[in-house]
Amino acid sequence: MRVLLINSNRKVDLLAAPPLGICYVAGAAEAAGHDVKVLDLCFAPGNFGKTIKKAVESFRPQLIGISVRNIDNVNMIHSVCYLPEITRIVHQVRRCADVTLVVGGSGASLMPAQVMRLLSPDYIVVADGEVSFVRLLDALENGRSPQGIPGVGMMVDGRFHLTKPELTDFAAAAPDLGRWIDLKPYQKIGSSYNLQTKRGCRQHCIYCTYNQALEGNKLRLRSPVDVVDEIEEALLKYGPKSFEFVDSVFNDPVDHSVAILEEIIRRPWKAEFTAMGMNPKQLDKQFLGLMWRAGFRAFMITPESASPTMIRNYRKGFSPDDIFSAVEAINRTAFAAWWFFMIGGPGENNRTLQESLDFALKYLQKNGRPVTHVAHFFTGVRVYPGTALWDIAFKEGFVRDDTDASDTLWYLSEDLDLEEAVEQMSAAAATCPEVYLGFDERVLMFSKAAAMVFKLLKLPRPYWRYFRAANSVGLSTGIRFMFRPRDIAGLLKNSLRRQGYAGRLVP
Ligand code: B12
Repeated sequence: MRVLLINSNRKVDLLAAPPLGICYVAGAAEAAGHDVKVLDLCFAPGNFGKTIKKAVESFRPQLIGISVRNIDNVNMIHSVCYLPEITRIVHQVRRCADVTLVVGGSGASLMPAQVMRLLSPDYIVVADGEVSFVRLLDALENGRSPQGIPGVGMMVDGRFHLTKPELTDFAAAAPDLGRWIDLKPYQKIGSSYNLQTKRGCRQHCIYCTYNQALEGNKLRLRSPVDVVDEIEEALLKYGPKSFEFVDSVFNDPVDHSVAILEEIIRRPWKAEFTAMGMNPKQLDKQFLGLMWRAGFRAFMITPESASPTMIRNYRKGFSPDDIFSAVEAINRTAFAAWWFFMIGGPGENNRTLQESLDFALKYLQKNGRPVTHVAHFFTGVRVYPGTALWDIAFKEGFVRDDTDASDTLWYLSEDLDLEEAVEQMSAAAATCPEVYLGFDERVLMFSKAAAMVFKLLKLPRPYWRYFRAANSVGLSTGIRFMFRPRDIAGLLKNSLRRQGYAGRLVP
């Protein structure tokens, strides 16, 4: 079958994400004997209709698959929803091709029934795509009903029917990104060659979707040699400036990540690495040393809070001591570390917020050290169906039985005085250039220009490490808060009002 796979993610900034998932699926479908092409709309011109039409006319696909990665930008102050643009892409596709349409990807997996209703594809694939999509193609090609294939959803007698996905192993072959998409624009804007060392997450954070709808809670590990072979092959073929591990948590289980780092060190070449989602647990001098020797110069770390109460309430699975020992070890290195704090979960109050801010002020300021930190404070916790937080949000009136899960829904602790919280965060940002607040995300619109300058100056990646320097300049010139909305507490309240909440925060 001729299969065209379309990446609908058009979020272009210095965090631009090459469509790894679709490349995995493309590889699996090709290995099963199909003729496959990938159309990446990420850097396509605004009027993507022509690009789609051209691809359809030249390839004449018999089936089209569209990936839905992001629903929204998970930012309560500066909220952007991507579904309207994805809907336009689907309409455009329908207009120029009368073929079977399949939708997959993390966004589709998070809320399959709602995405089915909104985009009306013929089928939806939930969680891992490689096996389900190939089985779906096989069924369609041979005239069998796809009903009952694990991970495949469809309308049956007017009702949405989904067969539970089976997340048993990680059998996919290395996806070879450069075989399917043009990596150059991603490289240019500062993004990395992304890869996975495992699937599944065994943490139980109350707000998170990784351990269920997306990857399941059973770890499915790739062999360290296979992972490093993939890096070696990509390095030789495409020479990316850096690689990014996109596992939910790179250093869990720690033995597996140690084996990968040691395997990288054993190889004769040098490459640069970063990872999102480092767990503070076991992030000690020895592990950081291994990371450095392997070529890591930066990583993201996601404690979400430095308050003992909130670490417990979020069920983060590590202790406050783990964060303190991690930061002390990191502060003796020259890494760039981007810390994420999620303000407003169950039990958050202005005192617990101050504990996280104090952590940033005390431990994450440069103070002449070679280490560079960014301390990113988000306000509001995104609520997804199926999480423990959904149940809490339901009890407290943030979501209801008739709430549409495809809306951008939030939880905010009723113990938080929002005006005071905004004051507290602004005060920290006014003295500490490391502190980066939700509204600062707006500066990402300058990513293209900034990336050109960084490239010209041959500055090391990832480019987010310069957030601190930019904030320092902003503070000394008085333009630091130029992009700050006037009434942040009001924006937060409006967002809650929109989702139908009427309680202590919105009287
Ligand atoms: C790593 C990661 C990042 C990294 C990406 C680094 C990089 N270079 O790629 C960083 C930190 C930069 C990042 C940023 C963002 N991220 Co992010 N990120 C992830 C994470 C943890 C893994 C994504 C990944 O690469 N997975 C590996 C691939 C192989 O899996 P996959 O894409 O899901 O593909 C599989 C299936 O979905 C399916 N499939 C995929 N496409 C298709 C298509 C078809 C046709 C079929 C049949 C199947 C199929 O098959 C694939 C293989 O099995 C996910 C959570 C998670 N655990 O999935 C969040 C996640 C995708 N991110 C999310 C978000 C919101 C964002 C940001 C918008 C946040 C922000 N405000 O900046 C940005 C957007 C960046 C961008 N340009 O798109 C959300 C999206 C949900 C939502 N609410 O919209 C997620 C799900 C996390 C969450 N909150 O639950 N992210």
